[in-house]
Amino acid sequence: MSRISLSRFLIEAQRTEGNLPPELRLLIETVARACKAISHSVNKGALAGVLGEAGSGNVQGEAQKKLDVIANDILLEANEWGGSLAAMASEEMELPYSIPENYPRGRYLLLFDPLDGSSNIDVNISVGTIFSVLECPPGDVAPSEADFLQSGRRQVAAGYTVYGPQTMLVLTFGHGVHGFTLDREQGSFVLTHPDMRIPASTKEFAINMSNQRHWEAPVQRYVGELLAGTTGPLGKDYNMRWVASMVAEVHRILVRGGVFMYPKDARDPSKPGKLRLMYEGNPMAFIVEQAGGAATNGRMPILDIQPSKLHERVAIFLGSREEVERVTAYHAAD
Ligand code: AHM
Ligand code: MG
Repeated sequence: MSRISLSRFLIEAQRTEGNLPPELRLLIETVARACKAISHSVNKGALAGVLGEAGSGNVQGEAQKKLDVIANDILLEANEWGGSLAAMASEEMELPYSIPENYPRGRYLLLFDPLDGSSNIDVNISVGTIFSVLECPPGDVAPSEADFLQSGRRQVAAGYTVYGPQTMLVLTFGHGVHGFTLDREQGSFVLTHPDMRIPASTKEFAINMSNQRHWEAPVQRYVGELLAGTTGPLGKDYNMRWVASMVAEVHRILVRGGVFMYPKDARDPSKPGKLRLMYEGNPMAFIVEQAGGAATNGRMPILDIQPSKLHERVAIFLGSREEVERVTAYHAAD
């Protein structure tokens, strides 16, 4: 059977489903091209002198790695001239990035975490790029932060690229989730994982256990039951994984099921969670729901949260439906 490239897949989706407008198709192709360039830099590592700290901080007050900055620049440069976008927003930039006036403006807003899991770069463990696409409210000549503050339900596309043993792009535009593997010789993404589905039940969970004493009661109860295994009420033994790259955890869950959690932490009561709603929570929740899984903040579906600021944080419970429903029910019962 002939191989289906990302370009062919998108063109066929545009033709058959009619809901993939040409501008959005072009935008996804451009993001994919940028991810290829990021993959190249990530793979070269020390050979290209790209490892280590950049010597700067981002809006979250976190030290930036050189590759955080490189990946952010690659995404901005690749996307600013294509004509599909009205503006971009990045985890690494305080304010939205307007399309320069000498380029045509389009109708979409692109949000991204250019290099998620960047604490893993220097130790050669998987990292990734996460992106989300919204429509810009009509009539806005100069898009502002307020235009981005739409719930995740309004996303028209989302995806991630994981830079692991293979570089893979995983994508949804509301018609299932499809995975493409980068063929380095051909320089193109090839459909290798059509219609990815998350099994409803699982025996695998992912959480940073070192934070246990800071969790709220429902999370203590739930993880306590997971750890109790066959001796507890769940009646089965669970296995644990923690990569500290959300992209890698979500990818594992899409391939073989599991539940990923980053709950609220009592150390900083002002923060609802560590991860970011617009760059991590929403795109991953869209992908997970499209693959038959669930994603909540413990109390409601992540996709239904109305954001109040661009860099808002969120608690995250996502993956196999049965487990996400259980931990969400424990929050409701609290
Ligand atoms: P980043 O966007 O600054 O890389 O942080 C997000 C990452 C996630 O990929 C991962 O799940 C989490 O932070 C790991 O956090 P911790 O180091 O607390 O385990
Ligand atoms: Mg991140």
